[in-house]
Amino acid sequence: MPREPLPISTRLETLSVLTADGQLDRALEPAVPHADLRRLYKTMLAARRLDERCLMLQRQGRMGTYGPSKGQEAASLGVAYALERDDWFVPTFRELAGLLWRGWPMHTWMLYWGGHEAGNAVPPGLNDLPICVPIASQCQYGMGIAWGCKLRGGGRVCVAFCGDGGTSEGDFHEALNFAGVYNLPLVMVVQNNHWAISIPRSCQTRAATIAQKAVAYGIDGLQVDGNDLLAVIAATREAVDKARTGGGPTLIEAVTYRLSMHTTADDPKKYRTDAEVREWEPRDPLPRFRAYLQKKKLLDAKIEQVIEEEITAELEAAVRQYEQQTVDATEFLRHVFAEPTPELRAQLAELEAHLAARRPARPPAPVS
Ligand SMILES: Cc1ncc(C[n+]2csc(CCOP(=O)(O)OP(=O)(O)O)c2C)c(N)n1
Ligand SMILES: [Mg+2]
Repeated sequence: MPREPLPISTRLETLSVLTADGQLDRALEPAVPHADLRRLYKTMLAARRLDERCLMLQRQGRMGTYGPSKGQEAASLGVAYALERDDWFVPTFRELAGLLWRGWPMHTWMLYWGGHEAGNAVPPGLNDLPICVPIASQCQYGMGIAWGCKLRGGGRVCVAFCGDGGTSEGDFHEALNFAGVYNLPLVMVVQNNHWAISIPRSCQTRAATIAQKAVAYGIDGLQVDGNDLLAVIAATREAVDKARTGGGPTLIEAVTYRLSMHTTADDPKKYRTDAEVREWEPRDPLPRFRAYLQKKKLLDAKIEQVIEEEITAELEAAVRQYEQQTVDATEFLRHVFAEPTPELRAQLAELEAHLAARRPARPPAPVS
């Protein structure tokens, strides 16, 4: 028998709309109202400023270990913008800009990284899941939610995020396989930031792209310039519209770069070169989108100053609110199960006894 090419019909494409210096491919430009473009810029800038502030707070000992989102703002923001409010948004821990767009207050993000349980509380009215650190576990949550959306009807779609490192986890494959088999309204967005802590993307998979993994699940795969907000919006709209109308799941690979460290517990100089970072800096999504808006005459120095001032004021208020949060060192044990297990109850009692022993029995005498 002659050898024949396999009948694979999966569509695989790569998409970018803006060049690094903000030049536009007009034919691909998604329709976005001018007021939204300005709001998107403000949100992207707010995410950058909040990220910078969290890093400072951590360095000053005022916040726990922090995982920066710097350089990845466009990937989650474009996705969030392309969703309806009632759609589901299932993040990992680098979707700061998307969460701000969805309506998460700045101080909730701070509370999360400050180790407060209140940072896990999804703001009322949002179909979002809390920030998720166990790698790729959120793929399964997203798939389950997408299944629920399908069973309930009503046209809701679920977007779940994952990192390039997360694609090596079984959860990622199980979620996409199930979503493909049951034709679920799931959009899986992989933020390929080229690193999983110190493991480069080239060691994560032998596949040339992450998008092509879609072939194995019989679903569409789309690679998009994840530092190009317009491309992310266009790609997500396409995938979300398809999911909403019964067309099934899509795997989107958003190609981006982690410009900062993995977390504040990490020193990337030990495993990647400065030259690599410098190579990516011109593709930073923030100045790219800013250049696009300037060319469209939607941003000038005065507007930018107003935006910066508004963000600074919001940040100051958020830091105050964050630092006013009462500290309860036992709360992490109270939120594991609705009904704590005997082991948890014993651990809680031990911790409470330990804290009580460290507390001064009575207030210290005033110094005369
Ligand atoms: C199940 C699990 N294994 C290991 C870790 C430790 N860990 C935290 S982040 C990370 C790398 C994740 O890389 P990637 O998925 O590319 O996401 P990125 O950090 O680049 O956003 C690892 C291994 C974890 N949080 N969860
Ligand atoms: Mg990564």
